Amino acid sequence: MKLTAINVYNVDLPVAGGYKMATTSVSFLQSTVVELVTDSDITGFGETCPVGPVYQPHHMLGARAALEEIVPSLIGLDPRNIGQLNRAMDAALNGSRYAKAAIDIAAWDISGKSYGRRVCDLLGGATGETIPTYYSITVASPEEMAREARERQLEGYPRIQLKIGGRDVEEDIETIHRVKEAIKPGMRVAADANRSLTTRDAIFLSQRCRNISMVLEQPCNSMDEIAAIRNQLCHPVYMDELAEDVSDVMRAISNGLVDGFGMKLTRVGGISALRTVRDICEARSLPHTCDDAWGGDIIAAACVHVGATVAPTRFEGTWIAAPYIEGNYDEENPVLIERGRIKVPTGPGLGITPDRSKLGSPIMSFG
Ligand code: 0XW
Ligand code: MG
Repeated sequence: MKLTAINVYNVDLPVAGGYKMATTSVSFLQSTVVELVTDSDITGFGETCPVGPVYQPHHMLGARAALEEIVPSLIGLDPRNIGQLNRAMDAALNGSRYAKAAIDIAAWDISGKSYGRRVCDLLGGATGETIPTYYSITVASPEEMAREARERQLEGYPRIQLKIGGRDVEEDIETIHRVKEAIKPGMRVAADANRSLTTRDAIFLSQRCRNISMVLEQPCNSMDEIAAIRNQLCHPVYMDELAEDVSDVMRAISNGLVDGFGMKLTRVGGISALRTVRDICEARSLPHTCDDAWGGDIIAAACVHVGATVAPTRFEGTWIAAPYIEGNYDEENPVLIERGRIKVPTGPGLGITPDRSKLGSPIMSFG
């Protein structure tokens, strides 16, 4: 099998209700969908969709420029040789893993379809028919965040992530206490500052919430800041944005900076890289999520497939953007949340086929 053409599509993804984090808020995103066409009747789809230009050092136009640089050198390769495909991408362009991730995801989709297996089966096998997700509560008043936490618990979510930061730390401390009062035991909680806290405020917050069982996610902006305050914090620390690749994951672990990760699929380079992170975390008994910063059904399906292969005792769930997106790329096989869980797609490959009418005409074509 050989790659004969690669098409790139734009998909508008308005963010229903907006999404507010400490350092940025987004209301309209444009996703980049990649189609790998082969000399057989099999095609594969991948996707990358930064949640705006501030969350990580990624942006929509950057992903498209990187794909333009990379893609011509892939024509003629067998997409099922995913390791070789990734090396060819690295030989064509240094970095921009979030763009390469779209190609990697599509290559896994093709491999699954070619071998007649789901991506999760190729990755080691799914732990069940559904996997847990978590609900991310965006920055709002302490009362509103507490009310929403309670509602999401009643809906069946096993975990919530509270977005904190970007305001007076006293309001975040009050929010965490009010949420704790509003929920019944059993709900796991992460407080995610998205890099925004000073080391001073991270210490205040953690020490004043010391009796509340929760994880502190991505409190500060650098590994050095986290290292400086780690032994003054009263909570386990999860790393998200700063774990940019497999090497960062190993550095964070070997320097004793983390107790787990909020792990993102496209940031580390796609399904192949996320599988490596999964295995490193398994070797060191570290919990983690398997999600992405944003994206439609292709990214959601890819995250669910990897998430389905993580040992349940260490799995923190797969967050997907579905609650903020109207409609699905594949209305027959949508990736949906029901009572805090997501069904693992059943078809070969990623198990979803985007409706062409949602993709429109390609914005770039190669081959
Ligand atoms: C909750 N998320 C997975 C979605 C947003 O992009 C932020 C992200 C996170 O954990 O930081
Ligand atoms: Mg996070």
